[in-house]
Amino acid sequence: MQHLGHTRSSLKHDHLLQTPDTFVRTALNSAPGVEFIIHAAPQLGAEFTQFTAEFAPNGTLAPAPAQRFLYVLEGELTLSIDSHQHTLTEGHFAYIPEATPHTVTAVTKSRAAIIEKPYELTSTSEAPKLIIGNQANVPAAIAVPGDDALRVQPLIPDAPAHDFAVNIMTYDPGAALPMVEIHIMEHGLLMLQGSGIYRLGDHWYPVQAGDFIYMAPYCPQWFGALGKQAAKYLIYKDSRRHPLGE
Ligand code: UGY
Ligand code: MN
Repeated sequence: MQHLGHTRSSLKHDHLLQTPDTFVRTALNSAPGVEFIIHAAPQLGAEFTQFTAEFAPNGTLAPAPAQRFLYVLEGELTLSIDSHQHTLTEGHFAYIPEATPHTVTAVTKSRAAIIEKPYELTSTSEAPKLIIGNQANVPAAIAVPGDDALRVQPLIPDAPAHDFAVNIMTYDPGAALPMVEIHIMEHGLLMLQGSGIYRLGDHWYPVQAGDFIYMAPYCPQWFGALGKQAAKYLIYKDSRRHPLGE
């Protein structure tokens, strides 16, 4: 509920913090039974799109115009691909290479985080393959040597075929990024659990589960987890491509 025009949401030249009180849903003609919150898109300056798709039972996603990554937040979806049907429930994810015919249909009322990006082919990259997984089965690596309070689960392998990464980062209460990062890569970030303080540019924001953040290239960034529960976020990052193209 908004109070007298106040919100934690903030749009600055190098970042967007979008909190659920400011989400506006939109339908797309090609996706009956699905509503979208479009968090990041070229209109914002991003080179990818990220949205939350909210499915009514039997709601169906439009075909992807690009590579598609999907992470189930809630409910049950059926991914049909190559005459196989995959049941995806909370924590399951799929990476679908560009130009791969498939359908995604909701069995029950569901929500999913969806990231789409045009594929950047290089002469040294092999074609990426379909990936289907469950975040519960992805081993967590220690993100910073000597600090097991900050862990990272790579949902897409770091391999030349891929031009983006999606990771889940988990911070025990009190854990923090060891440095302020400033890098060319963009981020789309969805807070899955917990809370903390995000530094974006020269601003420090309280953030919590449900919030979305877009970080433009070179946006100074830092996070520290607060509260009694571990903080967890799903984070997109472009990777492995020369800034000038090949
Ligand atoms: O991979 C990353 O760049 C990550 N450490 N950034 C972040 O969490 N803001
Ligand atoms: Mn980063």
